[in-house]
Amino acid sequence: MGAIEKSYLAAKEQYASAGVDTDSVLERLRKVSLCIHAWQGDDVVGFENTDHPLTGGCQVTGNYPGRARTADELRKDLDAALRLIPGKHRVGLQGHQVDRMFPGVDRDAYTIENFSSWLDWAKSRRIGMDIAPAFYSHPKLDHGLSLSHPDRAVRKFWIDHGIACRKIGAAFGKALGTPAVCNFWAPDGFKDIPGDRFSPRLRLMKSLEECFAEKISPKLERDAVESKLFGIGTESCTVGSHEFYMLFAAKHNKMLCLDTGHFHPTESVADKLSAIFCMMDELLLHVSRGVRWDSDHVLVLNDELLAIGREASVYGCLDKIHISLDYFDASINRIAAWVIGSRNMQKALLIGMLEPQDIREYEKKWNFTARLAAEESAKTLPWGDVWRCFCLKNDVPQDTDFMREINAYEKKVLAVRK
Ligand code: RNT
Ligand code: ZN
Repeated sequence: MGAIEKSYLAAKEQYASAGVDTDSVLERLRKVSLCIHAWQGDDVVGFENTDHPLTGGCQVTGNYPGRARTADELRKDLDAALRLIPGKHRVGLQGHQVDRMFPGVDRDAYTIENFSSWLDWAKSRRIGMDIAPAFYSHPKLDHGLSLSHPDRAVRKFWIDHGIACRKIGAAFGKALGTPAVCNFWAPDGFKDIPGDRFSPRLRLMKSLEECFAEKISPKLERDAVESKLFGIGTESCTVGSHEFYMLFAAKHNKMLCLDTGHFHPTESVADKLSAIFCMMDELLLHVSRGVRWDSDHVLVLNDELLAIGREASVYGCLDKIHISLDYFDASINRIAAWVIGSRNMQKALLIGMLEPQDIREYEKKWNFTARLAAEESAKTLPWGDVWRCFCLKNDVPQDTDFMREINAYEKKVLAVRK
């Protein structure tokens, strides 16, 4: 028996005395399928071969060599990352990460044909695919407005893009046997203090109602709507605010998408989960790390991520949550960004799943002293030994080893992308 198994058995015993069955936790974690966000691999540029700059208030910083310039290169990079992330995951696309363009066909008329190689790739790997409309990085994002623009023709273009992405998502869902999450995030907002916040919000509401008018089976596609607090160039007002989308999602039975970078720095997204679980059956999480602002840093195992992992797993509601990563860092190797961020998300979930029962038992008895002592004591439990066993059982390198494979891939593939 190797050192990792030996340590696992000792950890298993220690957890058992705290009432935790580590074998069942390993199985629970294996079943959590994260959505790996393809847009970390191309710096959210897309593959329409236009010179559309990244707009919509998102910013990618860094110029680490090897960005994927085509869908084929991106799939190769995703394969390299998926080989190093334990478990079986899905991949999320943006609506401009097409395989191919057709003459005279713009985003308002995309079909699954624009993503056919993505479908073949996903089929061959037996993974699910999600897709989000790209309401940004296009001339029709005018004065910072898309679905809420006062010009009906501009709104109609974006409404048609949203409808097209839902249909593409349904095609993914049908072919892959797992419903595609189609997340609507519109960058609409104002840099400076607007005179009218109300009309754009009414227009956004009506545009979204048009996007969602066609009923699509939830077996094929699930709609989500993502709120935001501000973006670069929309510092003074975001049309699709948290209040707007919470009410829209509740009224129209859509999934709310909480992006952990889209709230005030002192707000806890972790705390929102159980409130939403009370009244909604599904939720999309975009897990990111803001540093001073919505800066989309790679996930690290910090208190915020630990809290999200705990709140997501401790009430038995994990099946209600779609967990997608959502960050883009071009200052480091992009495969490493996926692998490090995904593994940290999994570690946060694992630590939540391994939490001893006594914490909540003490709370039921109003013994907050013992609860605090138990919460702090749990931090010393050997979760790392369980994690290392999880990597071993799922045939991926240990944390200390995966960079070797990434460095080899960088040398062989990324470094020659000139
Ligand atoms: C933007 C939102 C949105 C984007 C993707 C690229 O702040 O987080 O989810 O990250 O559409
Ligand atoms: Zn997001």
